[in-house]
Amino acid sequence: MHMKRYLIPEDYHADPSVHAFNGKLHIYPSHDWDCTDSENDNGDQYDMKDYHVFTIDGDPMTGKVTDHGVILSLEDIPWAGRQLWDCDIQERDGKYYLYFPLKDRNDIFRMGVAISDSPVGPFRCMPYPIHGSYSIDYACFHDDADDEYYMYFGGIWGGQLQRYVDNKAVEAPYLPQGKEPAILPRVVRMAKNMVEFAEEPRAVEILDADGRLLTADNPYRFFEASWMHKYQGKYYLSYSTGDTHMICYATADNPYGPFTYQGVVLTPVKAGWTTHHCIVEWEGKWYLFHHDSVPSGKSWCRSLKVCELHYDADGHILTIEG
Ligand code: FUB
Repeated sequence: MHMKRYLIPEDYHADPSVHAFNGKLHIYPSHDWDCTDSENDNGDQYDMKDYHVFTIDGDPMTGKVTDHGVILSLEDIPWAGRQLWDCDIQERDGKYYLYFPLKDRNDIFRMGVAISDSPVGPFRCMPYPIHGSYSIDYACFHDDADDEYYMYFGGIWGGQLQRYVDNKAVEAPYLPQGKEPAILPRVVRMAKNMVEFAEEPRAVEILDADGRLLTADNPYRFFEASWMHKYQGKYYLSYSTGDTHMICYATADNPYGPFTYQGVVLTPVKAGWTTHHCIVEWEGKWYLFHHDSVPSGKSWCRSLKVCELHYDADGHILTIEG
């Protein structure tokens, strides 16, 4: 049984991205609010308008959590349409780059970036979204092997990934069915300036033990919420399976893959349609940050949680009950 802690019981936050900066864990979540009384598959019920940043003093299971206030709002973003979804951040050469998905005025998700000299802001938004960006759930990973930054992204259904083939929007979006290969997350190396892609995004293959792509009817296939971490030199891609409500993971020996499916990190959370997470090391222990909707009972009013995560001797993640 894993002990879990609600981190911010006084408000609704979801989709945690957690990083250690200046000797403290910093949490960058989506900021949910009670904006509706119904939900749909397009995700209109996730109508978020700003981001806060939080820090934790010391141990994530017990340390004091401090709210540093709003770091970015819709009003700060010149191209804003609606819906600030899952964000992520990276530091490079003393600057902090906050990456966020937001619908533009044509209701198309794009990747915005806001820059600061401090992990708690103030952040200054770039005037345009990143060229060539699309879909949602951006997770930026710094690889210490080559000192490059890799952006993982994508989400199907309301996340719009099915609208793109070979990085181009298609007129007739198609969701694979049955034994067709499932839609794959994307990865792209960031340019040195951190506000452009250095290359065309590539599909990240997730294979079963026999080397075949996971199929659309596989309950463990990718849906959204990519996260990358490294453990004992291996690359661990974890992700949400969306409508089957799990967090799963796959491993590879390089950041592009192909990745081989390994197992379930988190079984379905209670009282919540979405599940979304990140995996972070802090002072020699590993933690899973995620959300559920138990306190509100509404899938669009989610609450942040944390628990310890463990590996077995072979590097397999031990499944956590939601
Ligand atoms: O928070 C809005 C969306 O819900 C996220 O982008 C998805 O990952 C899901 O958690």
